[in-house]
Amino acid sequence: MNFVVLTIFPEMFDLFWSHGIVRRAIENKKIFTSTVNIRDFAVDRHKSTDDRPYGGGCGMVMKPGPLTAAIRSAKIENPASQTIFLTPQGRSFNQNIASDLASLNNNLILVCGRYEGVDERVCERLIDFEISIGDYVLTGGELPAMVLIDAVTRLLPDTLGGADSAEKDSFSDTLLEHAHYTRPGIFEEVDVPEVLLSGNHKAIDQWRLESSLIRTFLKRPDLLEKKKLDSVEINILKKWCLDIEKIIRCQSLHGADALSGS
Ligand code: 21W
Repeated sequence: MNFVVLTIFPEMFDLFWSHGIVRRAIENKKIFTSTVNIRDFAVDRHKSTDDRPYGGGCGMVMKPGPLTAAIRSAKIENPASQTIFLTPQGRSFNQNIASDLASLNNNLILVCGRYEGVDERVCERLIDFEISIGDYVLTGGELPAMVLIDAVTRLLPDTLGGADSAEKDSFSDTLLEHAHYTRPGIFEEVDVPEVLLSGNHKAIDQWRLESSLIRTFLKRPDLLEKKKLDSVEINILKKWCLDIEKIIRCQSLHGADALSGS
């Protein structure tokens, strides 16, 4: 997989390329990365990449000339590439898109906008996909490009090192992960759940499934509504409901409110 990033702030990527899974993927030639400074394609003596909007209004617009030249040059150097524009107006990025891009396994040209937007004549002709990373306002496409590269890279074969291979299923029908613990066994007076120390793998799997289901129910009920649960999973949730009912009943029999008669 080859990521070519077009930006006016290429230095923003220096730290990103040099840490963690992304760094190792580059070292192991699982991904190839480069940045292109759009400013290098500016022709005027101030090397300007933005200008005032036709029709007036505040903010600046990215000039079509330098950006078009940068994209064309990247396309010539990387034939058979897809060009993705990171923009608040794009399709909202998610795990399914990440996994589609990972299986493309070819050249991705990522165009990062700045200012209030990009001249429309660039988007119309040179862009294959528009992607947003969610409904909040940033100051440019650089962080979104890093988000996309990060999510795609960890899905490529042999990029996660010791960890087993990335889950290939979509995020929308998985449960949240179970709780994790590591040494020490007691931390600030809190014990690790006993079952995890038991060595009983069947019991541990059962506990982890329970943990996943309950955490998903508490933190992301929207995921649980979409997911098809099997009968084992339904029974765990039912049992948990009964346990909670029991606690509530006890509370109303013996709790402070019951005693004070209110
Ligand atoms: C933000 C450019 C807003 C243009 C007030 C109301 C790329 C991004 C970006 C940016 C506007 C992504 C306006 C999630 C993002 C990005 C910079 C439009 C007009 N002003 N994903 N409307 N969020 N953002 N402003 O911001 O380039 S992907």
